[in-house]
Amino acid sequence: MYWCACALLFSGVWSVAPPVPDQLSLSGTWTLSSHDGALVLPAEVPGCVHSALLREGLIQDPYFRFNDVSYRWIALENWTYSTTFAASAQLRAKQEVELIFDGVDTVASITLNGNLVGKTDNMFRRYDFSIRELLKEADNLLQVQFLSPVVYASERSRAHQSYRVPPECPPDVQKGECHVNFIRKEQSSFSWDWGPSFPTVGLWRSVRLEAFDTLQLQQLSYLPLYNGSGSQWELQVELLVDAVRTTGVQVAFSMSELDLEQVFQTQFLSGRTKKTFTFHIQKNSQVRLWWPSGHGDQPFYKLSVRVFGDGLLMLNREVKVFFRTVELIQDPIPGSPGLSFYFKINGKPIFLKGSNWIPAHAFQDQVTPAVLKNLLQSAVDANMNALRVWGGGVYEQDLFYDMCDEMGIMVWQDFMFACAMYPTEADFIQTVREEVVQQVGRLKSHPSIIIWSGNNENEAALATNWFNISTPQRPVYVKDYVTLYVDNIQKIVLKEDPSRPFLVSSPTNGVESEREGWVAADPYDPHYGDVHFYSYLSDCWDWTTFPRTRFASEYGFQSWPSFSTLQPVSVKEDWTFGSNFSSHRQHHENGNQQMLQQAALHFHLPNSTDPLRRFTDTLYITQVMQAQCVKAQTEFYRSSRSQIVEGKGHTMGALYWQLNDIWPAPSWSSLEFGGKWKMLHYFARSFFAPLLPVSVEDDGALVIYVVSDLSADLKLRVVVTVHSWANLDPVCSRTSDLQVVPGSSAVALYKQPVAALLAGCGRCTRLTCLLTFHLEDSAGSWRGSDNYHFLSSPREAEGLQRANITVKVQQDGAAFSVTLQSSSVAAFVWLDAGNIPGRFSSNGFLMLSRNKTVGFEAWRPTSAAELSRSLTVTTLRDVY
Ligand code: BMA
Repeated sequence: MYWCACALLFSGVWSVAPPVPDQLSLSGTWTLSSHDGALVLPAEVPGCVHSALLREGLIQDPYFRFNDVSYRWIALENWTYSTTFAASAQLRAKQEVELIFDGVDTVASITLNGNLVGKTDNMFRRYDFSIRELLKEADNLLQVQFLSPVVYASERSRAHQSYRVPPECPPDVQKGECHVNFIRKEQSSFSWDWGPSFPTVGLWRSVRLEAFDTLQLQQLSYLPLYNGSGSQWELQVELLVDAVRTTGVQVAFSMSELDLEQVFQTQFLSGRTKKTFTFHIQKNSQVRLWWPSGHGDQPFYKLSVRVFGDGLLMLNREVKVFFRTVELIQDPIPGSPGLSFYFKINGKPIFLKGSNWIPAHAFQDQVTPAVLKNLLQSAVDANMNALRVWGGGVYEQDLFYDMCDEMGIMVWQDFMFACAMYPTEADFIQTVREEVVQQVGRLKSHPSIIIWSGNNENEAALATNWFNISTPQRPVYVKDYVTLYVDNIQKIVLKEDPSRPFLVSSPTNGVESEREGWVAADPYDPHYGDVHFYSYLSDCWDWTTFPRTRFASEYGFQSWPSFSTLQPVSVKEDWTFGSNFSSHRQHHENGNQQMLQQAALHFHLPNSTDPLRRFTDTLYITQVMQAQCVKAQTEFYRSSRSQIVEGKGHTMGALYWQLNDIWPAPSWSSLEFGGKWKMLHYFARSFFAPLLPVSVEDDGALVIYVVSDLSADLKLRVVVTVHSWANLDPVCSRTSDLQVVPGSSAVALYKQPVAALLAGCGRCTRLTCLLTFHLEDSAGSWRGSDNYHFLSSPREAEGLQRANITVKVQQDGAAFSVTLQSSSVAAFVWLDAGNIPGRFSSNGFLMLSRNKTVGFEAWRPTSAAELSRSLTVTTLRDVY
């Protein structure tokens, strides 16, 4: 391969042919039939059997009441998708015709006109088959015969005689299917502790024919690489091409904004080849970098790639190219045993703020662009800059990563293995290898992805023996673990993508786990790597119960979604916390009990005599509890960013579990199924604010930290205001000295024993008063988010009245404003627009003034009158 400055390429002497190969989309309506032909119905592709049955009215909404169990039969059945199509003479005249499936879910035999063209066993792979010889002019019959994924998984597990590969089945409370680890399919589709068992079957991505005479482009990807010593950007562009015969070509690259114009003379050998082209970017100083949200913009450059051969323009593509670097720093920290664990983007250490992403629907065909946009926008609007695509779901669709690129969301990308041991038979490893090659190739050009991670919790499962593996048996499992994630997945990833860090698991001790043979004695060690931490019954307001980890990649508490989300999937008899429905939806053992126990530590539990009221109040109190718990834990992590306490700290990430929901049910999410913000999500916007004061009590002293993700140093003071629960007029306030808050740090700005603070302020006690605090600059302007501190549990608050709150709704153009007037102090004021989807500008707040105006953005047309009718206001004092 050499490059030439072939000016003639651009001079127009080449005749221009269609730049894309002939394509025939086979997506659309197919015919679906059950194995004995008793059910025959139309089915959309992309889609799945459940969605097809629903659309035809053959089943009810699968999310309704107990339908997950009633419709278990669907996944036990063998289904066939078929379609017929005509293949034009022009298409058949091409040298090569490929039948391409972007996603087959999961185990199937594919026949064309009665001839077997191939078999599939992995929903995460693209499959393509050469089928030219099998085509006829008309009535080509394409059939995809699926085996039940549940039966297949169980047969594979039975065939694995030598030793068990646990877990055999999910816990009973999940009402799920067994042996999901034996099938390369969304692991949570056989049920999870927040999700139903809907093992889907179908063609979940597009299907098409591509016909070509010489070349076909399979994949175009690029990696920007920064050569630190030479201070130079390099761009590696990779073309994966199918060639009918060995073909000499010229490949022309152009990125005019960076003065890049280069032409390479090369040849593609017959068959599939990958060619990498490397460019040195000359204008280093002017390369505009991609930054995570809150740290800068997300600029890109347009790169055009054209391939000429045989006197024709054979390929013509344009892609967006983003430049950024990422490093995962695991270095010794003075005064602390262990190693740091943080990300540097473009050389700048960045605190990751965000949560964990799970599949947005059990049926992927129902995850529309609008659904994705709404969820991701909600993440960014809550000041998140990172999401972890968790390893029990799916590698998300391209649009997901495009949106993350554009919004500046950093993605921690797991490979799809979760909470289990996995088999290592040759065919299993082989299909995983292909999956990894393809997914890394598909996704590696996205700047949003900052790390690959091999699996979810499988190192921890082995280390802390979740599955009761006996000591003599353990080496077999460790060996399998290393075979899959290290010898195969890691090796492939490092080869295909030298631009990003790879972690074998999450949680892990990172390089320390590697030193210990890839399975550390304690993968939860706070001195190393990332930590997952859950403790439902210890008091979540007590920060001493949290591990001061380097990086918190999972932690959380459950809550129930609101009534408007549950109502469409339930009936009246379900609307009590003790109903069969309420237990049925709870997939986490004792989850409903745990929520109430945690809530009762600080709040009175609802006791209305009206059953419906009591139910909705209970939903509310679980959301209050969850919001406060995750707030406390997240603020603790953010305030630990610059400290080492007893050898622990320098926390540089807080990703709570979990962002979104797969169905309407109780879970750890902050967004309900449908996108409605729970109280936690409103809280997240504050506790992830770039500039935030955070309080803790340490040995009777109130300490206020200022957490800053801003680059610039600021001079700030803290203003603490003491309020009485009994009166809207503040009691007194105290102000700290002005102090420098360095950018990207957390520093304590205020410290005072609570007793001394209260002694100098009216007749306040811990029970009668509470504190709010905010930041001011030297000019006296408010800076950053404000915050509050309870001096006792609100359940003991003395003087808290049942507030009389009146509400006025007004329309201002497309937006609405809601003005509240209150007679007294109110806590956790919750506005609910009922069945009108949308979100408020603020919610779940403390009402410490007589008036407050809040905006409402409706997601469908409505009126002030309708919103007024639908709107309810609940406060803490209303539920008991
Ligand atoms: C972690 C996650 C998920 C799970 C969550 C809540 O273990 O990785 O598997 O849903 O906790 O239990």
